[in-house]
Amino acid sequence: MFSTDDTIVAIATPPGRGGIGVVRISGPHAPETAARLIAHGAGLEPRRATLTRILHHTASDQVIATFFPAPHSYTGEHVVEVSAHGSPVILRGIVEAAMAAGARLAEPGEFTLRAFLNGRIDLPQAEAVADLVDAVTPLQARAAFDQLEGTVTRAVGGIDAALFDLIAKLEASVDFPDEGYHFVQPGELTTAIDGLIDRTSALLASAARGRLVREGLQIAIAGRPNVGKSSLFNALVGSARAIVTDVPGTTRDLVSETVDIEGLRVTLVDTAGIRDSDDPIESEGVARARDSVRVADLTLLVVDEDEPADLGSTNYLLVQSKTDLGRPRRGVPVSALTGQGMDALRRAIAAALDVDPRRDPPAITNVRHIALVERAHAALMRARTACGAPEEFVLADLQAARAALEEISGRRVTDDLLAHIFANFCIGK
Ligand SMILES: Nc1nc2c(ncn2[C@@H]2O[C@H](COP(=O)(O)OP(=O)(O)O)[C@@H](O)[C@H]2O)c(=O)[nH]1
Ligand SMILES: [Mg+2]
Repeated sequence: MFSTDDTIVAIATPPGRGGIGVVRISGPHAPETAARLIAHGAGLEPRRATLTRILHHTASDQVIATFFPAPHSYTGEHVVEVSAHGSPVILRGIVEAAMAAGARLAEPGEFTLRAFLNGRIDLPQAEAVADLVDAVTPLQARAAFDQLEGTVTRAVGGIDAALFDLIAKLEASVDFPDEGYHFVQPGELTTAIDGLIDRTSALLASAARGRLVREGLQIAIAGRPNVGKSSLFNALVGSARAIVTDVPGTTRDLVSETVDIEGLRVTLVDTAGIRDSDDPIESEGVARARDSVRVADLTLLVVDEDEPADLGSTNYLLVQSKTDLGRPRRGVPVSALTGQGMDALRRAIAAALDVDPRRDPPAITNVRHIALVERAHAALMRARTACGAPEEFVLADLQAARAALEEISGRRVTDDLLAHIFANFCIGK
């Protein structure tokens, strides 16, 4: 389904204007393609930035061209990168010139797909490229960068190698039945499987936190009218995004904003004050408030002087507002007016979610990886139960565990899955 025979081209920098913009050409004919659009094209020295000019009528610019010969390039193929002034007109012109010279416009993620197909990186590393580019907080970027360095594959690969060893011994026992459990003693088998289960458990233990780091989460701000929800929202966002008044029932629709709280990518949702109302618009606002509390990963339940609103949920952090007015101190005390208590609130949020940003980033964060480790873990548990039964049963479960782990690295992967993963990339990546 995927071909690496042709030469592809795309703008690698984001849309819009900037100091520089980069066009990337990759494939067997990248040097010849470059030769037809830039002076020096045929004589580009490997890995040396060369100041040259575009020759083609579709673009006029002075550019820096760099030739990365295969296999030591991003894609593992011949790559020529052309850095021009960051004008969409010029960059499009260079792409058109490359296409006139025989290159094809790259599909989203195709450069990284080729890096994977050519064995430069494995699938989790390719996925980490997308995560790194999409990162909103430094913690997200760090987790993605670790994975780009190969941490997922090392963690999973170690388990896979031990599993391979065990399967080989068991298969030998099955092939030479007269010798019984000669290659693996029954006690040794259960110990080995227990060891593997410990390792998948350890990976899964940090997975929930990993998923929150990668995907970000939603926090709703809820409570009775006028307790200071919108003020708190604005203080966390750092701008007067939501309307604040002393008229109860001001906020009706949901107002949301994405912020970095202790390294977490948080979508904060300010909601209407919860109370019974005859006003159909306000009632709709209250219904929406309840909806967002239901789907949120955590709710900040704001209280002023009265009893907390009944959320119908226990997954909340109680926040005492307006402490500058000498309010009683319940939950986490803050004043949106003076900013007092705001840092402590951010830390309390991270603690309530069990995501301490000072800890190392979790090893696995991607739901695809998490689901496959879960599948391997379940198969190992079945294998553990099957110990004592004929080896064939244990073997089948161990092989199922191994298949799941190999799907993570991409060693066993279908074209459909690859297409799905790379479809989420931008063009030029
Ligand atoms: N003194 C003081 N007033 C506050 C504070 N937070 C909110 N208020 C006031 O409380 C009223 C209601 O605030 P608002 O944020 O609109 O509450 P909401 O209805 O819960 O969204 C406004 O008059 C705010 O100025 C605070 O920390 N200190
Ligand atoms: Mg409000």
